[in-house]
Amino acid sequence: MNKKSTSKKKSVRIMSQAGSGGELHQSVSSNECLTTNQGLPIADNQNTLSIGPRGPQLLEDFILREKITHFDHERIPERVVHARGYAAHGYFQAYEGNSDLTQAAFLNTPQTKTPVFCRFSTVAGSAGSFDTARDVRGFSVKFYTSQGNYDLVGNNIPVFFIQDAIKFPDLIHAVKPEPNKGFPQAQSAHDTFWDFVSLNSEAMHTLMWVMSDRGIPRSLRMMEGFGIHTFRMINERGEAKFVKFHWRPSLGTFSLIWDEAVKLGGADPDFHRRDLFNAIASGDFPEWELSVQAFSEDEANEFDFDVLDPTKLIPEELVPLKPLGKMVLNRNIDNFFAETEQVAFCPSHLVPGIDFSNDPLLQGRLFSYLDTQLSRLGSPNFHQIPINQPKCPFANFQRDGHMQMQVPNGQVANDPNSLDDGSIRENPTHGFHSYPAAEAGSKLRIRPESFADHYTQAKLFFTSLTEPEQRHLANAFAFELGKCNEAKIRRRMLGHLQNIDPTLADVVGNKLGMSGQAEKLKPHVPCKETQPSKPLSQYSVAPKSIAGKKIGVLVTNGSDATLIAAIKKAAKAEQATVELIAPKIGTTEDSKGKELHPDHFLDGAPSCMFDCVIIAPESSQVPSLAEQASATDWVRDAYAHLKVVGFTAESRPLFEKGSVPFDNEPGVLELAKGKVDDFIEAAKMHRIWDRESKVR
Ligand code: HDD
Repeated sequence: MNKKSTSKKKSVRIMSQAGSGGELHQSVSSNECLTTNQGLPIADNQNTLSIGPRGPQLLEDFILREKITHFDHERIPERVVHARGYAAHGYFQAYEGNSDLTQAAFLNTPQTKTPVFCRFSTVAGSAGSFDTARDVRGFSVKFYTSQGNYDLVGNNIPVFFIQDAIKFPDLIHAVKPEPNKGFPQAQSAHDTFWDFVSLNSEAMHTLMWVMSDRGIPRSLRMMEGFGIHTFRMINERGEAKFVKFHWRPSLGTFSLIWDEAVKLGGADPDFHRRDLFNAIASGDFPEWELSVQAFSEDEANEFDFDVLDPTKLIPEELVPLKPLGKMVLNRNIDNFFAETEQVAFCPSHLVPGIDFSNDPLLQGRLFSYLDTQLSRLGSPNFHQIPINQPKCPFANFQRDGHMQMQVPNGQVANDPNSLDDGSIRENPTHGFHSYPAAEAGSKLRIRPESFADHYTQAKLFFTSLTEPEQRHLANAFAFELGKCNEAKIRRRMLGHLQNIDPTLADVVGNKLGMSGQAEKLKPHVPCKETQPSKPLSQYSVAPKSIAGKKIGVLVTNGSDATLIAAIKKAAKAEQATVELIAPKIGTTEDSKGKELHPDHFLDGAPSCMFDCVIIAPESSQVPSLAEQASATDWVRDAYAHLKVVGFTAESRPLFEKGSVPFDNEPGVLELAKGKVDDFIEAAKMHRIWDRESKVR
C-alpha cells in the first residue's frame, strides 16, 4: 500500500501538466498550504464568510463557491455498460519475437516491458452495484506500445450474446433495470432480459456460459479473458492470419458457489476489487498469459461455423493456443477517478500488425466506443488525459476543442503545407496500413446463413462441463427463470434448452414445476453432435494448488500458537495467505502469550470470504463461541460451500451446535498438534464436490 505521507507539504497533490511532459501526477512539495484552483493561499477551510458569527453568509465568498461548484461537477456520466470496474497497472512482455505472425512491435521485442493498464468490470450493474453479481466480466487491456496505444477490449467469456451490433442497445436495455420501475439492479434475473434473449436464439451459447460458474468468478485474478472476435495479424511481408485472443491466469480459473456470491454481495460488495488491490499491494502480482489461436482464411473456410460470428468459439482441439507473452499487474492505481474512471478503451485503437475482420459485432463496436468517450469524458481531447495518453510521441494537426491541455506551437495547423519545412508528415513505411482484403457484394441487410446454427456450440459447452458444473448451470437457469413473472417467457426458454439438451431442459423444467411445458421451437439448424472440449470446463483443467487463495483461521484469545505458526508457514510456501478472524478485533494473545492481531471481526467476516478455513479457538472460549450465531454460521457455511475445513479437537462443540458432520467426513480434517500438511493437500482440491448432494 502507498505509505501515507505525514508531511503536510506532501499531502497535497496537483494534476499533471499533461502537455508539459505527461507525468501522471506530482507532489506539491513547495506548497505550504491549501490554495484555490487559482493558487490563492487559503486561510480558513472550515468556515464560510459571514457577517458576524451567526450570519448571514455572503455570496461574495468566492472560495466557498469555487469549492462547492467543483464538487457539484465531480461526477461524469457512468459508462452505459461496464460501469462498475476496477483496474491496475502492469506490463506485458513477449516471450520471443513473433515476426512470422505480426509486425506489432510489442509482440516482437521480448526485451521490452510494455506498460499496460487493465480494467475489469461487470456489465449490467451501475458503478455502485456489487462485485459478485452473476454477469459477464469485462477484461480490457490498454498496451502503451512504442507504436501507439493498443486496446484489447474483451470479456471473461469467449462468445457474445448477439451477432450484430445493431442489437446491442436492445440487449442492454433488456438487462438493465426495467425502465418503469428502475430495478432490479445488477441482475439478469428479470422478465425483460429473458424475454429478449429467448426471442434471440443466437444468445443461447453465451447464456450457457453466463449461467455456468464463469458468471461468478472467485477472483479477478482467477479469470480468463478473451478478445472474442476474430482479428487479423499481419507480418512484415504483408501476410495475414486470423487470430482469436486468449488470456489465461497463472493461478488457474476458479469460481464462487452461487450461495457464496449472494452472501458476499452483502458481506463485502467490493470482494473482487479488494482481492485484487490487496494482492498487488502485498507483492503477489497476478499474471496472465496472452495466447492466440492463429489460422488461415482457408482453414477458416473448413470449419463448420463462421469465424466472423462472435457467438462461436474455436475449440482448442481444432486450433491450439500459441502463447505470445505474459501480463503482470504490479501497481495499484493512485486515484480511482483519474485512472479507472477516465480510462477510455476503444477497440479501434490499433497498432501496425493487428487489424479487424468483418465480424459485424466488431464493426459496430468500432463506432460505439469513440462515440461514448465523447459523451462520457466530454471532449475529443480525452486522449490527453494522463491515463489515456500514449507513452510514445504523438502529434498531428487536430486542434482546439474542450479542455485542450496542450499548447501547440507555430503558424501551421494543416497538412500538406509548405510554410513549415520541419513539420510532421505521414510515413508510408512505418504507418498503419489496413489489410487490403478484397471485398465485393451487394448492399444488403441480411444475416449470413453460416451464422444460423444457434444450438450446437451451446451443447458443446454443456457436454464439456463436469457434472457439478452442469448442475450449477441448471440451478442458475432455474433461479433466473424463477424470477421471471411471465410463464410464456419461461416456456420459451425451456424450448431453447430442449433444443440444446433435453436432459437439461427436464432438470430446469422440473425445478420450476413446469415439466413438459417447454414451447416447441423449430431450430433453423438443429443441434449437431460434437466431441466435448476439455478446456471449456474449469474444473477439468483446474490446477491442484492454493496459490493466490485465502485461508481463514477462526481464533480466540489463547489459540494454539504452534498451529497458527504452522499454517502461516505452510501457506507462505504455497503462495497462499492466512487471515485471522476473532470474536473481538482488538489485539489478543496466543497460547504462548504472544500478541495476536486479528484481521477480521467475526461478525463482519463470514466464512464465504475465504477459500478454506481452520477452526482453532482455545477450549475455554468454545462454549461462549457456540452460543454465537456468527460462529456456528461460519462453520455451517464453510461446510455447505464445500470448503476444506480443518479443526482442532476442542472446537467439536461448534460443529455439533451447527449440525455439521465432522467424523469421517471428506474434506473435514481434525488437525493433530501443529500438523497442517493434510489440510493443505486437501485444500488444493479447491472444493469437495461430492459433498454437494448432501448439502443442497
Ligand atoms: Fe462493449 C464498454 C467489452 C460489445 C459498446 N465493452 C465495454 C467494456 C468492455 C466491453 C470490457 C468496458 C471498457 C472499460 O473498462 O472501460 N463489448 C465488450 C465485448 C463485446 C462488446 C467483449 C463483444 C464482443 N460493446 C459491444 C457492442 C457495443 C458496445 C456491440 C455497441 C455497439 N461497450 C460499448 C460502449 C462502452 C463499452 C457503450 C461503454 C463504456 C465504454 O464503452 O467505454 O461503447
